[in-house]
Amino acid sequence: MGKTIIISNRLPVQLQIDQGEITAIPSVGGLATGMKSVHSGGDSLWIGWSGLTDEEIPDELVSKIDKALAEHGSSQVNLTEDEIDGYYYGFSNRTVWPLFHYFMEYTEFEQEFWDAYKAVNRKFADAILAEAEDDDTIWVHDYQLMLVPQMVREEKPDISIGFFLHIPFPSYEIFRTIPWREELLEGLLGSDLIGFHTYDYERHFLSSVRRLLGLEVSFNDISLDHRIIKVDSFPMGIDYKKFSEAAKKNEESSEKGKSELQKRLDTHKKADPEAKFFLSIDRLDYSKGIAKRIYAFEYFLNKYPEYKEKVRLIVLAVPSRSNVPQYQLLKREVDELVGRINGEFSTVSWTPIWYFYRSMPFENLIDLYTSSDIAWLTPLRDGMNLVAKEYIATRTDQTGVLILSEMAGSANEMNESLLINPNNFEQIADALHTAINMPVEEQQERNAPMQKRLERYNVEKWANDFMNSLVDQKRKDYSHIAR
Ligand code: ADQ
Repeated sequence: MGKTIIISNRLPVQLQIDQGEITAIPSVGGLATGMKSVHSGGDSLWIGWSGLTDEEIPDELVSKIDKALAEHGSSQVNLTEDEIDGYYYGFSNRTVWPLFHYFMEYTEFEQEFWDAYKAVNRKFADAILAEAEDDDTIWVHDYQLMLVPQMVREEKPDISIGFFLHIPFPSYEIFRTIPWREELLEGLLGSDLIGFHTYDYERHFLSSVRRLLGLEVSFNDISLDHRIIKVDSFPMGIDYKKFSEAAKKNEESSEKGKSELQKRLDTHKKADPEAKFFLSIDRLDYSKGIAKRIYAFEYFLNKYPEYKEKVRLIVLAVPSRSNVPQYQLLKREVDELVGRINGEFSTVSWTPIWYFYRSMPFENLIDLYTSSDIAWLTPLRDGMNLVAKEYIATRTDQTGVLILSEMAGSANEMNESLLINPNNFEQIADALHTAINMPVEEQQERNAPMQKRLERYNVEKWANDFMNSLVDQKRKDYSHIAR
């Protein structure tokens, strides 16, 4: 067997340029961690964009960057500012992202974006083709690169290609509205294996393939030319051990290293052991339902006024895609909403919403998970949602309550949490009330099976299951299918 080539929009490293010297720092994100077993530094290569446009990289640094990346088994696809604008901020994040998350009103169908998407997908495919041998295995990640499998297949008909979509695949009725819908499906069908987080996304995809391309689909196999393409679900997990061990370690550590937010939280808890903290953590993205969650919090305070001065909502929002107008509008909406509600409800000793617009170091994130009584995650649509899984993994004494939107892919595996419809404020207010009053034994009864599941179906297993399925698919004998 040859080498493995992984392709994603962003490389799993951050480049830092300091006085003409380059450092490549490995990312700690879920995907990078999960792929460790696949991308072990040995016979594998990761191809992607470095995060810096051509305009930001001085000519004399190009070879230094290539060298720094090579040390991490990575190779970059160079992209100009215009390409990033059209392909990433344009088609990926103003067409595909809103549409696949059912935000039709935010979806823009622009020929220019589509042209840039095709051209950049071609660049990624060329970068793969420059490195690939016939016996290599290629794993393409996510919605920015849906045309790549077919582009590679055309040049290398027998190579093994897998594709995994990290976001939802929408129902046929939504997907059919895209002007370039057939091209997108055909792009994906260059793969041997197409993976989704859930069975529902898989079904939606198969339905689009059947109805738009008229292809024969039997169970989860699609026949195309002389090939069979397998479609399957692989719910992504987390690095369970990393989160649970970090939580144990943090319990023993001292004040040093704690964030200001954490110190403030600890002080409040000491002063009032009955006080309850609700935690919400997401990228600042309209799909995550942040604004609606804040409205629901207001609804809750009005429905259950006895909790005023007793509960606090921590909203931790990570800056994201701030070049896209919808994200700027959302930022303004959340800023104003938090201001209005805090203005209306605050007392001298109580601020109901603690809002932070920033990313947080891993250790501080763990502190927050372990000291929040309730994690409250209400995406309107979410491919999976790993925060829900991370929260449960850090609850070493199995206490804590997870309130989770049924629109998150992870809801399928977290049945013991309090599942809510993010649009139903009445139900949410009651779930918060239930969560506040839930006996410790019940919290533990609910969390124990979820922890077991998360420990077993961790991110390494996810990556291995996908790779094994891809290898199996390639091994199958399709000689009975006429060429
Ligand atoms: P995301 O939309 O980014 O991922 P999610 O799965 O929740 O959503 O992952 C977010 C990650 O960022 C988590 O690992 C979390 O710990 C981290 N994070 C969040 N807030 C942070 C903060 N303030 N500081 C530091 N880190 C923070 C996309 C899809 C998801 C899918 C994943 C993986 O949209 O549905 O689960 O890919 O496939």
